[in-house]
Amino acid sequence: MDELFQQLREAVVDGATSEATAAVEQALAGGAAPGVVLDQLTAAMAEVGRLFECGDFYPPEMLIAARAMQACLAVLKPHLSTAGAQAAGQVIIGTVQGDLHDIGKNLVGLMLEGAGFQIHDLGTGVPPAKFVAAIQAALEAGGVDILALSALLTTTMPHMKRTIDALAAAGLRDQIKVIVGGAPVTAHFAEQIGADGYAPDAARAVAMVRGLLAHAPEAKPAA
Ligand code: B1M
Repeated sequence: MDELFQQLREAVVDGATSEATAAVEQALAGGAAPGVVLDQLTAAMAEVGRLFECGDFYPPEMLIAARAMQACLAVLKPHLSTAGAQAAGQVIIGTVQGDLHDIGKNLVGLMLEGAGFQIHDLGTGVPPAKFVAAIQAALEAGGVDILALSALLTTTMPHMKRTIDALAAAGLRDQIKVIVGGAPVTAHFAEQIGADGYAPDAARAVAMVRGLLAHAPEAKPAA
């Protein structure tokens, strides 16, 4: 299996999509746990980042590797989901303004979906006003529990605070819990900007959301 995992990581780094997805399928068929396969994919993207940092890769190579990663995630998705999970709550998710990175955000959405949450994915480069409008509409339509914000660039992290501030300005801040994450984001930063939670990875995002909803005040019974 080690050799297959190495082939998988190399195929993702090289952006060889069909080789990468074939390796994922082979690993799953050979009994590898989906979480272990996911770790290999994440390690491959970390290597892509390292190659970019040392000047061996440029954005086009990163993009091609990202496409291979997304294709592998699509193969993995049914294996990460909990079939028949009860609706556990509603989540609006998006990558903040100015930021096009979506693999981590998609992974968080996918794991939450697998845990039974209903996901409304607003995509990438989402301005604060678009998050606010989506939350307003969701509240009017029956409710939403969590806003999940992702950022991968230090330059776009401030848009997380801008989004939280925009929610407050619209009078919606106390109606939704906000969690933040992404490689440059820290628990300290989350606290500083007034988020309700921070998770370093997708699995812990699920745990964080479950914890926040378990501690949310009960809805007041109708008078
Ligand atoms: Co970009 N990029 N990129 N890039 N890219 C990084 C992020 C970078 C660290 C690379 C590097 O220098 N080593 C660097 C950022 C430096 C910084 O700000 N600190 C960088 C840069 C500089 C850039 C450009 C500026 C490059 C340029 O054009 N000169 C440019 C910016 C474009 C823009 O957004 N405006 C750019 C572009 C791109 C591509 C478009 C080519 C491509 C993205 C394609 C796509 O996403 N569809 C890309 C890629 C692929 C990367 C790297 C290599 C991989 C990111 C990734 O997908 N990782 C990345 C290097 C790296 O991360 N080491 C890099 C795998 C993914 C599973 O991990 O997204 O971290 P991640 O998600 C994790 C956790 O962070 C967490 O859970 C996931 C794991 O379970 N998480 C959350 C994420 N969101 C969460 C939300 C939560 C909770 C947890 O709650 C809501």
